[in-house]
Amino acid sequence: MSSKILIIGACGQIGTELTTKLREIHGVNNVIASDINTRNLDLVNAGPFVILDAKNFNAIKDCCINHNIDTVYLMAALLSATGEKYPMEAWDLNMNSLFHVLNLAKDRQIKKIFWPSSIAVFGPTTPRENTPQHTVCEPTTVYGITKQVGERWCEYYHDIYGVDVRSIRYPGIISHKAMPGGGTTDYAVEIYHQAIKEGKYESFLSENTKLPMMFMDDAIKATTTIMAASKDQIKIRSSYNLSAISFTPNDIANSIKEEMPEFKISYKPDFRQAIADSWPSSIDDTAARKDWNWSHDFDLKKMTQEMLIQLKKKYK
Ligand code: AKB
Repeated sequence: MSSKILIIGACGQIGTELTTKLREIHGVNNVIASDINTRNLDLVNAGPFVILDAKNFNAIKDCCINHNIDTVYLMAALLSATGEKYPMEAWDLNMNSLFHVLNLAKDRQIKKIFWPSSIAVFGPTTPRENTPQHTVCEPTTVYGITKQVGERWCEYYHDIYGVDVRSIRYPGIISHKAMPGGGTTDYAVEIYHQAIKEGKYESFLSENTKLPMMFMDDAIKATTTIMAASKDQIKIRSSYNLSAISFTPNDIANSIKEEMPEFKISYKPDFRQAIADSWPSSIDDTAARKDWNWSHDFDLKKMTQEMLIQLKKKYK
């Protein structure tokens, strides 16, 4: 029997593309998209959509009962840059929404959860290159704290209550459909839009700030693969390290210049620089590759070519 899925935060950067993919896999009517507002609704409205506040336990519960939901993808969150501006809101949304779905699974109202963590769980005391799966996690952002604590709760609910919760630590995600909002890695999306629109970009991170990144198709592949894996393949119930490519603003600018020699980049670091400086530059994801056969498809060149092709169509 096909599973009945609820996506919370379906109108965000990842939620929109995840909705499309899950509808391809499970059938349009088996995937209920939800969000607190209707931004980007054009990207998810080819199927059922409900307005849903991720902080409202009863609303989520009612939605799960009404639609016979067995699997929830909780994509709603305040990201790293916005979280620094609104710390209590970030704590409130990121933690309470997670507890709501964990408690629904504990009460056997739903069977399975996907909850994304992030490279933001790491901090300045973490080994920066090839960051191991199990290592020091002393995040310095509110967002990172919520993700680190969330990981602990996921593992706890799995170990103590038998909840089937699965998670990956997303790096920065690059895509051409919905824009990201409020992250430190957002520059790597904005740069492509500005390249096509203006032929130039002013980066809010400095030239040599190297961060782990991934093309959206790979992020969606990782998400659907971990959720399709059998229970015994999932050995880590906090969150899996996940890696594809690492690059600096200078590297991405050079890859754009290979396709558009006239492209110009300048640098004006802002408060997001300190956040980026606290994160790893590359990630060791051996466990994900071994446990559920994760592999990525896009390198920087392939991603740049695809981004520029798609954005040229969008802005023509
Ligand atoms: C952010 O920059 O806050 C996010 C993330 C790395 O989780 N993209």
